[in-house]
Amino acid sequence: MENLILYNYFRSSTSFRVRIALNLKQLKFEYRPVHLLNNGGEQNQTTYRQINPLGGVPTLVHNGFTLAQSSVIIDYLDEAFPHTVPLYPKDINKKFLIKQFCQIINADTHAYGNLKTLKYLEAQLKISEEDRKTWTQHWIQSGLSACEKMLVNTAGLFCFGNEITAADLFLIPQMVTAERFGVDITTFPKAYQIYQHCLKQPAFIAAHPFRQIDTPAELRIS
Ligand SMILES: N[C@@H](CCC(=O)N[C@@H](CS)C(=O)NCC(=O)O)C(=O)O
Repeated sequence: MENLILYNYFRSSTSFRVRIALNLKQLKFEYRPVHLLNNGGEQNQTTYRQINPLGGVPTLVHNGFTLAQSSVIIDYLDEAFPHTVPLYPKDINKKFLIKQFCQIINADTHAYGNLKTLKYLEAQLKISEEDRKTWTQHWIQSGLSACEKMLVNTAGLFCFGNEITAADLFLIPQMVTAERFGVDITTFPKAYQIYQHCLKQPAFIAAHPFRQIDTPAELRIS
């Protein structure tokens, strides 16, 4: 019997990625909320830092084995549960193009708008709220523009053809974040079309930030 625990936060896009993966693979997991804002952020508490040294979410615990970094967790799930739906095609070139796509979002888009990055800009560098918003929008636009260029050549119903791959697990949460930061996501037509399609898929519906046990009542959707 598998035991999977996911430390995560409803609104976190990195958590959203892993929830989609778990749902796609039909793996049941225990949802342990880590509130990123309350009490200075539960991710910064000593007890949480013992399982995740950098203090972000998500963290996965599988049968006592603890792992952080959403992209690593997703690859781990893919290898640890080989009889479930795969997240990469067998073709090596396609597989690594998908990893390139995921990395654009993970390292060159998400990281710039992360909570701790924005907090640092505010507290240490005294950057105004308006300028922080401009900063975040800039990096989201830059990342999504690069994704859109790739999608022109690779997209079908999903990012890479007509099967869900890891790329969709990274794109959709980033699109939700883009909307939250006031980026007009319709300016990325391929990405937008895939986004609309994915939001109708059961694994994405169940993983959506507004349907989690820690989603505040005012944000909840059915
Ligand atoms: N590269 C990490 C990033 C993890 C991360 O920082 N997640 C955000 C939420 S999306 C977080 O926990 N932020 C808390 C903070 O910045 O203090 C991953 O992909 O898991």
